[in-house]
Amino acid sequence: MKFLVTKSTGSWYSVQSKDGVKLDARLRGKFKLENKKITNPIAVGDWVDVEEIENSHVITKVYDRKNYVIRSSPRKKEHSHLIAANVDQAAVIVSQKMPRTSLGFIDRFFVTLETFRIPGLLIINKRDLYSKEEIEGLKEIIKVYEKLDYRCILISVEQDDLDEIKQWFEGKITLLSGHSGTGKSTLINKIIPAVDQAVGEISKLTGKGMHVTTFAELFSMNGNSHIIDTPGIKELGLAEIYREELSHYFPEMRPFLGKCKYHNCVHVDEPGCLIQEAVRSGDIALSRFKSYLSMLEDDDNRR
Ligand SMILES: Nc1nc2c(ncn2[C@@H]2O[C@H](COP(=O)(O)OP(=O)(O)O)[C@@H](O)[C@H]2O)c(=O)[nH]1
Ligand SMILES: [Mg+2]
Ligand SMILES: [Zn+2]
Repeated sequence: MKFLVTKSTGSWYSVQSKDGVKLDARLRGKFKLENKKITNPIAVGDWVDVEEIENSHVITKVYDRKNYVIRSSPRKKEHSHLIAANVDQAAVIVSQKMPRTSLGFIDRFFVTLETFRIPGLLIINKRDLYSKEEIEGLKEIIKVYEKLDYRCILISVEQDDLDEIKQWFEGKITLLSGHSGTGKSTLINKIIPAVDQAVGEISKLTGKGMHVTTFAELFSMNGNSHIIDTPGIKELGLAEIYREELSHYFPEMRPFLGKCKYHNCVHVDEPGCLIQEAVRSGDIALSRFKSYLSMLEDDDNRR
């Protein structure tokens, strides 16, 4: 029977069928890793076949993936760890305070999603903590991202109703990401009360959330709407992007590509650069361009 993987702890996998049957299954002894650069063969969001063999549940097949999200393995360089598979969209939940999320973090997240061709959603949480001026500033930020076709919402997950977010999530597998303490568990608990995930305290000292859960886990709103929580995952893996390519993953830069004076323009300080021109005229947000430059710089440091 076909099952969806909801949790993976290494040797055991929690799986559930379309009609809600839940099992723990393991992998058959010899299971080939198709891609040798990936350290784990199965991730949350994978569809698998499970058979009963000698009184235990064994995963005998992993179905082809529509896509997957990885991060580089902390231990083995050059290797990647699968975070989730078959992701329809990914939401980043951020806050301005307790803890503060930088625009650079959001941009990195969206660039990574662009490389995986996964639509991005921006949830700015903890509206109840912000002053009028802060809210005006956040609305400007939202304008920047909405113009790029990322859906955005400014909300208090604790105080507001979540109807709009529920609509976004309907019928899809949504990866939920964001710094610890931004409200991922609070959101999931409110949308799926049966889950009752532990909600982390915010450290009074650092204003940062403390980790409660550590494994990526899939929670079901209903038979075909699922949310994947990714606690403790600070950043998705930025696949090797060549510096000449980075601009392709900034949607607002795409219309200008190939039109700068110099064929190999990386849009930093070259003369006759249409992208720098668009930043000056305000067509490209300065904050986005700064993130672009900072990502190029990181790339320089890696080499
Ligand atoms: N003021 C405020 N606090 C919130 C809101 N949503 C979540 N929190 C708090 O933020 C803290 C961290 O939430 P949690 O859901 O554990 O974050 P996670 O680490 O992303 O899973 C908890 O103390 C929540 O009560 C909100 O809308 N407003
Ligand atoms: Mg949490
Ligand atoms: Zn250029």
